[in-house]
Amino acid sequence: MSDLSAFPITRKWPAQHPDRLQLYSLPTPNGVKVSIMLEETGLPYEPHLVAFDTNDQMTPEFLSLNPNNKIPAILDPNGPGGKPMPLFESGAILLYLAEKTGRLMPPHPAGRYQTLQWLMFQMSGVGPMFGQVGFFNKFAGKDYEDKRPRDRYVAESKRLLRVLDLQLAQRAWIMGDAFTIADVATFPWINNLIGFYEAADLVGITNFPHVTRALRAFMARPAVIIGMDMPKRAK
Ligand SMILES: N[C@@H](CCC(=O)N[C@@H](CS)C(=O)NCC(=O)O)C(=O)O
Repeated sequence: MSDLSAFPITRKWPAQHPDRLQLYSLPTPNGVKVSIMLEETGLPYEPHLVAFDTNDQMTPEFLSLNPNNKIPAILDPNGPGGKPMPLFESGAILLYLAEKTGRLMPPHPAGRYQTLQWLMFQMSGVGPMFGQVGFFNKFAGKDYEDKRPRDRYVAESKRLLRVLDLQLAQRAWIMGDAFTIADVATFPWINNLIGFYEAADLVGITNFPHVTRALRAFMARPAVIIGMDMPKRAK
C-alpha cells in the first residue's frame, strides 16, 4: 500500500486509493489533456476537483504540489525508482505518462522528437494565443474599445491554425496515422476556441477544413468523451 501522507496536498484532497495516480484538475483545455491521456492509456487514477470558484488552486495544500497555482497537477505513487512523483505543467505530465506507459509516442527517436516539437508548438503557441483570444473576445477584454490587442491575437491564432491545417492536410493526426500526445495537447484548445470562447467566426474556422475534420474525429474518441468531463464539476 502506497503512503502519500508526506504530501500536504493529500490533506485537502485525501487519497481514497493511494495506490492509484492522483489527478488534481478541472475540465479546462489544459486540465482535460491529462484526463484524456489517462483514459487513453487505461492507467488507474483518482481524480480530485480543484475548484476555481473557491480558489482551491491558491491554497497552501495545492501550492505545495504546484507553486505556480495552476491545474493540472499529478502525484504518481509509483514514480521513477518506485518513489512518489509529483508533477505539474500539462506538457511535462503528458510526456511523463507517455514514457511511463509506452503509449501515444512514436517508438523511434525521430518520431519522438517531432512529437515533442508539436507538443511544444501547442504549449508555447496554441495555448497562450488562443487563451488571449478568449480574454479579448469573451471575458473582460471584450469591453476594451481599442480592438488592436484582440486583432493581434486573432491574427496569430489564424496563423497557427494555418500551420496545423497544412500539417493535417495529408495526415489523419498531427504525426500521421499514429495518435500521439501532440493531438491530446492540441485539440482540446481548438475545441475551446470555437466552443467556449465563441471565436469560430472571428478566426474563420471554416478556412481550416483539415483541422475541423481531425477535431471531429478527436471529439468522437471514447477516451476523449470521458476525459473531457473529468474530474466532474460539483453539481
Ligand atoms: N502551462 C500550464 C498552464 C496551466 C493553466 O493555465 N491552467 C489554468 C486553467 S486552463 C489555471 O489553472 N488557472 C488558474 C489560475 O491561474 O489561477 C500547463 O499547461 O499546465
